[in-house]
Amino acid sequence: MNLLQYGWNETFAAGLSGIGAGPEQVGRVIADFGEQMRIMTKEGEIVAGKAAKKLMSQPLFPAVGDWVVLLSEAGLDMPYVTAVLPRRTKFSRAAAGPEVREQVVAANVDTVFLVQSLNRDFNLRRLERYLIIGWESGALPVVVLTKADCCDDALEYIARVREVAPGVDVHAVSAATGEGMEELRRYLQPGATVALLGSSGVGKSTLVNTLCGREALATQAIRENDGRGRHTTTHRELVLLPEGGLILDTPGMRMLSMWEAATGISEVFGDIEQLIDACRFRDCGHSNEPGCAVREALGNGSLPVDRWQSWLKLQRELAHLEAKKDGRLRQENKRWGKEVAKIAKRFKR
Ligand SMILES: Nc1nc2c(ncn2[C@@H]2O[C@H](COP(=O)(O)OP(=O)(O)O)[C@@H](O)[C@H]2O)c(=O)[nH]1
Ligand SMILES: [Mg+2]
Ligand SMILES: [Zn+2]
Repeated sequence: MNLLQYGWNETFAAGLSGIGAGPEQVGRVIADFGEQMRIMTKEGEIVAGKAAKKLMSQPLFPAVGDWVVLLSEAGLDMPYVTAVLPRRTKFSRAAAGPEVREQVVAANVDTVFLVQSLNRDFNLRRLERYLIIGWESGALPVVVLTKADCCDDALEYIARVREVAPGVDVHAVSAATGEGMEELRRYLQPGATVALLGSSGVGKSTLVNTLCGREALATQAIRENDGRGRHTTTHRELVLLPEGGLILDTPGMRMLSMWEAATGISEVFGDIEQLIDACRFRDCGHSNEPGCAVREALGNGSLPVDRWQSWLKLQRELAHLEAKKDGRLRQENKRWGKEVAKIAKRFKR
């Protein structure tokens, strides 16, 4: 397999020589099954393990889309991932479980389609979150409104999206009629990776299949009467399109929550940040302080109330997340403190 088709480029090659590994050892993760992953290499597709503790000093957390270095050796039951090359972009969430740590669910994505359907799923508040996550990842966000055939005022929806996402491309498409599909292909140049972010049922898998011209992914109606075994053997999360371009539809993207958001929030809520800067008092609480620019904008309607409430809710969530991260830091410090005490005791004797 020519890895240039899979997005290999000079930046990744530099990362590879940076760790002293050869091009014969490199591959891109195309699906994640927990303990094992499918990886596309020059020799074709292989199954590899995530590095076992015994091979590594640090645990590794490769994600779909990552470029990884593989180690295959006599005595190992399969090749193992021994390094993850520096990521160009990444989608993160807080890992499940008691430990507060970042989990990357997709990496090296160039463009992210923020997908909502034009029937029941359309929700601007959710779209604001998708935009934050999109900008934060480093990929370029593009809004894709699906099932245009189920809606006769798509233009009105597009206009509403433009209000919360100025400067972001918006497309209304239908897999049923083919409307708008060609416009999406321009994000899928050879070697470019597009990821899909959107709720279950909005038509992501159908979109991939339509762009592919074949059943690359199981769609919901089909999955019900699909044998589980067959599904796992054909499973791909990163799919190469016939005309080039890669499209990534990983279940992890549906469960994204915010992990870090400072950059993303500034992109999406720059208007509110500007208003806050314009308040007379630095520590304005935006309730009844004199010279509050937020109150004024709410009063004259230039800032919609639900947009302000959306921002407030995000701030509360982020404060909660930061507090959790702080707790983790304190715990790590405590553990470290104990280590230091142990060493100090040894020296006292
Ligand atoms: N009418 C219409 N239905 C669609 C379209 N795209 C997808 N669907 C239907 O929406 C359902 C969910 O699609 P699926 O691709 O599995 O959604 P996913 O969960 O986001 O991957 C399926 O029954 C599809 O047939 C579309 O453009 N128009
Ligand atoms: Mg799907
Ligand atoms: Zn104020």
